Amino acid sequence: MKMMQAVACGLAMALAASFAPAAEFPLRVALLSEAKVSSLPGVSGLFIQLLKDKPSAIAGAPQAKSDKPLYGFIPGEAKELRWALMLDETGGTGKGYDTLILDLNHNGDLTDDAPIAARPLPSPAASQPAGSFSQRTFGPIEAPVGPEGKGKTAPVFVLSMAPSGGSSEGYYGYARILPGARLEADIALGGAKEKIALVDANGNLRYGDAPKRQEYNAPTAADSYRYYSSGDIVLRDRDGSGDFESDMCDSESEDFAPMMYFGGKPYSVEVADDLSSIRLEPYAGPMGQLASDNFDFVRALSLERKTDDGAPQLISVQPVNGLLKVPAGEYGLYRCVLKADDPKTGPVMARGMLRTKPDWVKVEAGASAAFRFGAPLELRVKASQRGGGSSAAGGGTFLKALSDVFAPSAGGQAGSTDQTVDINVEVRGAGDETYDVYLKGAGLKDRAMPPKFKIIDANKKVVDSGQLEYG
Ligand SMILES: [Ca+2]
Ligand SMILES: [Ca+2]
Ligand SMILES: [Ca+2]
Repeated sequence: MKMMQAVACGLAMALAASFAPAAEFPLRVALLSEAKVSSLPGVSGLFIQLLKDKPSAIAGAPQAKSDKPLYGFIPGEAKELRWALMLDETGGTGKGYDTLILDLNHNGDLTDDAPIAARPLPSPAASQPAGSFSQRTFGPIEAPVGPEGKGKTAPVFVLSMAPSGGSSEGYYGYARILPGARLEADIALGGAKEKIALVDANGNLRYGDAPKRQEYNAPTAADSYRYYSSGDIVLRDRDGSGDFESDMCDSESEDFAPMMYFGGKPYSVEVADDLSSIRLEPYAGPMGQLASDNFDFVRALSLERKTDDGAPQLISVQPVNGLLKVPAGEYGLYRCVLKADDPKTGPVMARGMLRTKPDWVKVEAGASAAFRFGAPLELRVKASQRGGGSSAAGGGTFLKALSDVFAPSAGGQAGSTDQTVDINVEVRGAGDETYDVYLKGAGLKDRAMPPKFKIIDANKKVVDSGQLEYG
């Protein structure tokens, strides 16, 4: 009987897979200006430290015009391209680093690469004080991508921050590799249509790096934290406007992950080595679901998911009609963007982030598990007196919390006029996430006003009032 069930289950999965085959979508290169790239959320680029001595890993370099050419080298990890470069001063020593030689064919030799001139400066350069640094931009440069740098090219910018002249006291600045394009695709899956774009946010010429989990472990869990960084991003036209709007909540951007959601369903993602296409395959493993009243308000939601080897991975999920379908496994909250339409004030949007390690929620195959995040929100007020004591209050209303802090029984010194009181308010969600950005109004362009406060003494007299510097 057990065996027959297993056979039947396997057959059902095979059928499901055959009804929803993998789909491949062409990627097109859309050029971006350096200013546009720098404004995208999460775009760090690749930083290469500049050195005065040529690293031995650089096989050869051309004769420089400057007495002080600068070099940069990054060995590159598996499947990543190594980088080698040289900066030269064509006007002679101390005249400014205006020429880049980039190892575009990735052979570790700079003698076979054409020199690239810096873009003209917007205005004539003023004379620079000794020891100062100036920035130059090179590109967009067509750089080879894919394994061993063969095949297709993609544009990159190189930004240099190098000494303008004189002594630099052992520090020679850096070069920064930034993508010069995004790769766009029109995805149509399971009735859902969406324009997306891949961005090589970490500047390594690969499109499709998942961010890495970084941990800090303190003696107490409350002081420990984790975050994800140094990956690529995906822009998503979630509202179907045809463009990727940038707002302070980053509501149309997500971290790249090997699993992406379309139409509320997970797909495994593969970007072709030559960047010609993106392949999406429906997840075929056992599914369960997460349940929360707040799923109706989700604009963007990123969760940590434990992979088969137990290492957490960041994925951006998509609830539909208040339900979130997920592969069976363990999940924790990372980041959420919530949007509500208030008939009185118009739309409001807020971004929350869980900095501490999550309480893992286990989803069994075919089962549902409650997921805590979002409302009810709690205001946590912490007040500290310089030179005096400090106390914290949680729960209740904002004013109640404040009056608790300043009640004489709390051991404070309310009423004494020579004390400075620092007040901190944190907005915490049901999953212990902290909200840091609030937007409202048409187009969600306005930041919400900072909250007002009043300090009331034991005789209900207002001691002080004002507005918190907030957000
Ligand atoms: Ca070369
Ligand atoms: Ca990348
Ligand atoms: Ca949009």
